[in-house]
This record gives sequence, C-alpha cells and structure tokens, in this order.
Amino acid sequence: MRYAVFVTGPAGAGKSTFCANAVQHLQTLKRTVHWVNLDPAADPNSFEFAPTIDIKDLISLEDVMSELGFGPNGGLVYCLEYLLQNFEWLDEELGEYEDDYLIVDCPGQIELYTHHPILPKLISHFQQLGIRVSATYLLESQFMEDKYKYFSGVLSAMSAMVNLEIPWINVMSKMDLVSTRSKDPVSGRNGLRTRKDISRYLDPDPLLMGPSQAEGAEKPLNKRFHALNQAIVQLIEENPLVSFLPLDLTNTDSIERIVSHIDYTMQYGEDEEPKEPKDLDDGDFPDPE
Ligand SMILES: Nc1nc2c(ncn2[C@@H]2O[C@H](COP(=O)(O)OP(=O)(O)O)[C@@H](O)[C@H]2O)c(=O)[nH]1
Ligand SMILES: [Mg+2]
Repeated sequence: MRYAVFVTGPAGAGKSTFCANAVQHLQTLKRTVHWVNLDPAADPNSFEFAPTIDIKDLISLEDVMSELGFGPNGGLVYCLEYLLQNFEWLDEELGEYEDDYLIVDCPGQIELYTHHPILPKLISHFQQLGIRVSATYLLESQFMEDKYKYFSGVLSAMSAMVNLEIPWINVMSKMDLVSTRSKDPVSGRNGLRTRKDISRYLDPDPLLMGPSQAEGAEKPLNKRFHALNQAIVQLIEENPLVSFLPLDLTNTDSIERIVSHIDYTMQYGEDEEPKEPKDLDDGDFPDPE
C-alpha cells in the first residue's frame, strides 16, 4: 500500500520545516519515506536536504513569471495547472512502488485550500493511483496572539477541510514560541498564560470571541460586527470539526505524536496484518472428527 500526506496551510506556517522533520523521523523508524515538493516558489537553499520529487524539475516559477509575465500568485496557479496537464511526469516520478510513504509539501496560497479545484483534482489523481491520502493543516502559534486572527485561522482550516474532503488533522505549529511566561491576549489578566489558556486555542473555545476582561464587557461593539461574531461562535459550537494538535519541533515526542496521528487517519499499516482468506480454506468446514 502507498500513502501520501498533504501538508497544507498558510505561507510561513512551517510546512516545509515540518516535512523535513517528519521525513527524518520516519527514516529513523526505517520507513521508506519521500518528500514531494509541490511549491514551485520554494527556495532550494531553504531545504535541509533535497526533496525526492520536485515540481521545479517540471516547471519553474521564475521561468513562468519572466517568460509569460505572470505575477507570483498567477504564476503559481499556472504551474499547478501545468502539473495537472502533465500527470505523466508525476506518474513517472511516483513510480510503481508497492510501499511508499509520501510527504507532500504544498504551497501556502490560502485560496488553493479554500476554493480552487487544483488540490482536489491532484488528490483524486493520487487516489486513482491507489495511494491512500490524508491531509495536515498547519496553523502557526502566532495566530494565538490575536483572537480575530485566530478565528480567521480556524475558519480557513474548516473551509479547507470541507473543500478537500479527505481524512484530516490540524496542527498548531511553532509551539516552542508559545511561552507561558507571556500574557494571555484573551483573558487579559495581568498574570501569566496558563496551560488552560493555551488549551482553549487547541480545542477552540467559541467564548474566546466574546469581549475580554481587558476590553470590558460593556464596551459597545458595532452591532453588525457583534451579530457576525455570534454567528461564528455558533458555527464553531455546532460544528466542532476543528481542534489542533500542538507541534513543538524541539521535542521529538511531539513530532512522533503528530506522525502517529497522521498514520492513524490513513490507517497506515492496517493491511500489513495478514488477512488470511480463512473463510474459504478452513473454518467454514468443520473437521470430520
Ligand atoms: N520557532 C520556530 N520556527 C519555525 C518552526 N517551523 C518553521 N519555523 C520557521 O518559520 C519560517 C517558515 O517556515 P517554512 O517551513 O518555510 O514554512 P512554509 O512556508 O509553511 O513552508 C522559517 O523561517 C522557519 O525557520 C518551528 O517549529 N519553530
Ligand atoms: Mg514551504
């Protein structure tokens, strides 16, 4: 069986860094694992080691921008559409291995996840090749510093889940930057941020959307804005689709935990259990004695 996990999320969320760490972690477990770079804008100098499959070997964003006059976003969409039209290239690169674990590093343009048909098409191509897929959505912990930014991040994760329709986990990356020594922006207490404060972001607490103590409960909010907030609170309350697993790359246990969740969403290794066709060979027929 072959597996592919699509590592998605906004630019700068730490996708490529996570991919490199996950590849190294899986290699220590002696798994066959390959890094697939689908970001035609990735800076090769930023990679700790070279991806096995790289969209830049098919098409380069710089060429598209200089020769066709596209800007960076239009150029990116052009490159990915070019990939969709050249699946033979991808198929050849993917080869016909029986066992493989592919970590697919995606570009950070948020519109790719929320409404573009490109990723769904690419994912269904992987599925047609018999590859079992899942996705991981990374949001970086800086989103926890501002509640409106945070909720927009939660909503983008939800909309990506709905758009891609495959098994999915959400990850709050760069947890090494979250200090319990800093003040919690939401509780507004003068004291320090507690673990409980942090857990309200990992398992989104819709009440975070309300006015904080610091803002004062009576502060008049624009009425329509207030109604929108209420609607979002309700959406999140009624559809608790999103919760985040914390990722701290400075801690091996944390990477291990994320990888085990990804394995679980794809049911990795399930079919390595010998499934004896015992119903036919024995069992069904009682011994004559
Ligand atoms: N502190 C910290 N920085 C990180 C972490 N992961 C990535 N970064 C930094 O965040 C920036 C963006 O990372 P990158 O992996 O390129 O993000 P991408 O755009 O999502 O692929 C880089 O400067 C990384 O060094 C992390 O876990 N902790
Ligand atoms: Mg990247």
